Amino acid sequence: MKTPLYFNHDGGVDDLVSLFLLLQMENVELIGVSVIDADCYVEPAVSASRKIIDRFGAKRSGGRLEVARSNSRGKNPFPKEWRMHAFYVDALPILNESGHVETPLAAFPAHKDLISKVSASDKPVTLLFTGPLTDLARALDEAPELENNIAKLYWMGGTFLPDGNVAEPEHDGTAEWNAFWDPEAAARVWESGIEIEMVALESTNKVPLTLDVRAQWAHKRRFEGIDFVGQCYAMVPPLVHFATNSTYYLWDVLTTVIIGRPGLVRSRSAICAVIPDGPSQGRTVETPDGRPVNVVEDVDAEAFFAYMTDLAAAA
Ligand code: AGV
Ligand code: CA
Repeated sequence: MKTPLYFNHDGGVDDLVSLFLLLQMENVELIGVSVIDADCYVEPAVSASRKIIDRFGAKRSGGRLEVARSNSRGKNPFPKEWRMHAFYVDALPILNESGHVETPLAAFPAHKDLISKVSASDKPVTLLFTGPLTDLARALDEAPELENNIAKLYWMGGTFLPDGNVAEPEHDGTAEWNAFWDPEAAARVWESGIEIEMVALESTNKVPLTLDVRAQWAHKRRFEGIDFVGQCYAMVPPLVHFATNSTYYLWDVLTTVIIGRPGLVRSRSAICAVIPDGPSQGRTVETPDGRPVNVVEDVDAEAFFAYMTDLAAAA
């Protein structure tokens, strides 16, 4: 039995690799994809998504897949250097060999596409969000009954660690970026009754991009899918001597593959809330006034890298 899944991402290298991997997962039926203008420029990110589906989505069944573009705007913009990555992926020769794009652009903006695809599903839909939660918050505002047809939300975001990954003036550094980009949207989703699987920095900090994993992909580049992953991760800085603000982790890829392999991670329940404004905006905090979420806080890193590399090899 396949799980119907809707994927909203924000066009980073690991968002786009996540799309590629989702298309290889046998227990997933992807029913929709949308892209938000957060950690990317949305035009190349939509284009790269359509090309990835063209090139690597042949195994996917269940009707025609489209890509919707978001018109949502956030509160705290991502650094431009990070947003540029979508242009590089979109330009990769392996995605441009055919010279044309078949996967269509959806008729509606992302939040409306989400409403229409989730409402049309005869089974409750699993949501995967690897960027800010803005489109989901807007969808819930427009169609609160949507909640009844959502099985669960997997979200890359948040942390209870003292150090988040936001290093911006006017912020105290406690937030994770996807929560910080639109803290009010995260708080809105927290108000819903949707079951949340929060893939926090606690676990993603354990899966940095390293020279070792790059070398393993290089060694197996005869597999087209692994070559694609290697090319994508050539665009972003690995962890070498110590972590910096730009060090890359496999944040979204971890969030994606646990849908197929929950045994790779350990999680616990936490009662928590999202701080919507002020110097800690976007911070997730444990408080008795909050609501329960499942926090993914540990991962078998070696098994994770082996599994995602195997998935890529089978493309
Ligand atoms: O906070 C992690 C989220 C993930 O969804 N993104 C990147 C992943 O797609 C924002 C981000 C934090 N640090 C970054 C990020 C960095 N050093 N480079 C690019 N994006
Ligand atoms: Ca992302």
